[in-house]
Parts: sequence; structure tokens; C-alpha cells
Amino acid sequence: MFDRLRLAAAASGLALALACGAQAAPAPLPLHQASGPWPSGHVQGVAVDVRGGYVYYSFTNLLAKYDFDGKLIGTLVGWTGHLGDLDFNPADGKVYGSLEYKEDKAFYVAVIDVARLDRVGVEAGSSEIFRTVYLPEVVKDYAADLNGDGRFDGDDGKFKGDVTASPDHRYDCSGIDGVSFGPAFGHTGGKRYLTIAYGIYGNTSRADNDHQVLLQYDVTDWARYASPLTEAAPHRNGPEAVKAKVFVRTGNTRYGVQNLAYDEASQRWFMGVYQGQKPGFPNYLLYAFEARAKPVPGDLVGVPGPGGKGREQGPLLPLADDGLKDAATGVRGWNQKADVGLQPVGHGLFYLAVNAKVDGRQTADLTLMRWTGDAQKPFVPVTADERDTLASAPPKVGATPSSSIRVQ
Ligand SMILES: [Ca+2]
Ligand SMILES: [Ca+2]
Ligand SMILES: [Ca+2]
Repeated sequence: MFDRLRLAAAASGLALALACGAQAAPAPLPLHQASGPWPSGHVQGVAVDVRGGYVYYSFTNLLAKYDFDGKLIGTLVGWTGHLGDLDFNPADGKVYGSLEYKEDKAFYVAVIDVARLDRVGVEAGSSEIFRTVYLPEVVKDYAADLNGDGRFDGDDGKFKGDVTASPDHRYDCSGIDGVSFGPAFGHTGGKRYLTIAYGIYGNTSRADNDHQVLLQYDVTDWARYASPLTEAAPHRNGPEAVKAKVFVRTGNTRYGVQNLAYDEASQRWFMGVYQGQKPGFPNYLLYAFEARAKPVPGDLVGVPGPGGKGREQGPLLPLADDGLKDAATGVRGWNQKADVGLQPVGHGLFYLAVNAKVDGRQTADLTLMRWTGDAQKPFVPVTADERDTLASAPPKVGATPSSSIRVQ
């Protein structure tokens, strides 16, 4: 009897698996996709579920889900914080995004069960699909009383008109934005870690804000922290420890790393930024570092050491030896807009977003592009033929991007 039941269950499971397997593969990667106009903040980042065939857009206080045909599948709304950059985690099918409440000194990763986002206007606060994990490490740096006057001067309205005026915030941390999964720093393979980049205020008169700061977390046991967010009483459930914390010296960029993305094809991390304003730096728009580069302890230039003596020491990652090069600083990068949407999708293909405001509403336009290796023009749009050729080729894992097609 039980055996028969078990057999029946197995048979129905098989039938289900066959039905799923028989489902049409998603449409090919769209060459273009548009989202909006939305009555929301501007687009902050995109995430792509390549196998499932979905694109996710963060519009600050709205998350939109589309399929590869451009059909709107659902939206998630109803928070007042700042949802920034995103990434899709194929291991659990969830979208991870940075979420900031500066006034509450509360920074979270939003963990969104996007498979269940199937209609427009889902309220995050009352839905089980929206969970948050608190990040004590970020709060410690953001809320540091750096000048030691016994008071934390935070971004709670008192610096209205000039949010960079606070003398506090370690490393000038303004919170978090860039989010991406990728290998442990110094490695190209193995387990994937959630990697989160700080926002950094654009105070051009400070010297301690010239590094990007990146944290890595193992999210395997994050179910124990993931909590519903009640904005009136922000929770503090999150991991005390980070797996890694590294520094990358690019020169100050306003609000740090806007978009963080790990490209499997080139085994390289990309950081899209708002342009910095310090005259001593080249102020590129896009920077990169190699996954294989080992963090090396060294001086954090401009950051005073303990007791104000010497320089603070920290694990440093060098920028990738590619792209434009500033002779004075040695800083390398590209002048490529990558601040509101940068998402590699394999085979040297990337989505890049541009944003626009139409009658007070926000739009995003995505274009599928390929890496060129050209320092002046690192990405160009692909045609359907180029996409199909690249996407059907065996993945070129580990190929240096610039070695494939170099047009200098
Ligand atoms: Ca942003
Ligand atoms: Ca202070
Ligand atoms: Ca990202």
C-alpha cells in the first residue's frame, strides 16, 4: 500500500519533471529591453536570471521583473529605504539587493524570493517573499565617531545641502550599493560569496576616502537572520563577522561603487561608479580587478593608523592591468557609464543600462553589449548574429577579456 503510494508519488514527480523539462527554453537574451516609466526613484541596478529568462530592475523603491520577451511579470513595492544594486543567486534562485536606512543607521541586504513575484504591486512589508539581513560591519564604519568628539554626526538631515560635511564615518562610508556574487577574493573558482561594496561620500577635502571597500559574506546560513522588515522598528538580525574585507584604491568616487559585477568569462570583478571629483585622480567611470589577485596587506593611503599615528593597514587588491592608465597615480580604468546597470551574462556579453526621466517618471534602457578590450570603447552593442555566435560557443572561462578581441 505504502509502496504503491510511493510509486504513484514517484510517477507523478517524474511526470512533473518531464512537464517542466518540456517547457520552452527562455527566449534568447534580448538585444534591448526597456523598463518604465515608473513613479519611483531612478534605476539602481539590474540582475539577470539567464537560465530562467528574467531580468530584474531596482528602481530604488520598486523592483520590476520582466521576462526575456519584455513582458512585465511583477513588481514589488512598499519600502521607504534605498534599494541599490542587485544580483541574482543561481544557487537559491533569489535576488539580493543592498537596502539603506541612513537615518536609522540600518543597512541590510534584501533577499527576495523572486520566483514567487508573479503580479504587479506586491507589498514587500506584508509579503513572505521579501526578507532582510542586517549588516553590523557596515553600521560600525558608517556610524563611527571618527573625529572623537563623542558624537556621531550622521546623514539624518542636519547636513542637508551638503551631505559630505560630516567629520565622521570611517573611510567616509555612506552605506552600501554594489552587490554581486563571486569567488572568494584571490580565487577564480570554488564557492560563491555575496560581495557588497560601500557607498563612500564624495568629500573632496578628506584623504581617507580614496579606497573602495568590499565585504564578502557566506550566505549559506543566512536563513537564520532573514527577517521581515518593519520600518517603524528596524531589526538588527545579521552576521557579526565578514568572511573578507578588502580595499581597492581608485581615488574617491561619489557614493563608492554603484554597480558591482563579477564576470565569469574573464574572471574579473567590475566596479561602475559615479565620477569622482578629486583633481589628483583620473576619475574614470569603470574600474576592475582580477579574481585571481591576492589581497596583500599594505598601507591604506590617507587613512590614519591607530591613535592617529602612521597609516591604517588593510588588505589591498590591485586594479586590473588593463584599460586607460593615469601616469601620475597608476590608476587604471575606463570611461564607460556603468553606474545604473552592469550585468555580465557570460561569453563576454554584458547588459548595460542607461536611465532617463520622462515626465517625472523613471525609465531604464538595457543594451546587450560585448567586451571589446578597447581602452577607449570597452563595450559595443551586439547584433543578433553576434549574440548567437558568442552564446553558442563553449564558455571561455578564464580568457583575459582583452586577449579575445583587441582594437587599440
Ligand atoms: Ca546606486
Ligand atoms: Ca563625531
Ligand atoms: Ca550587481
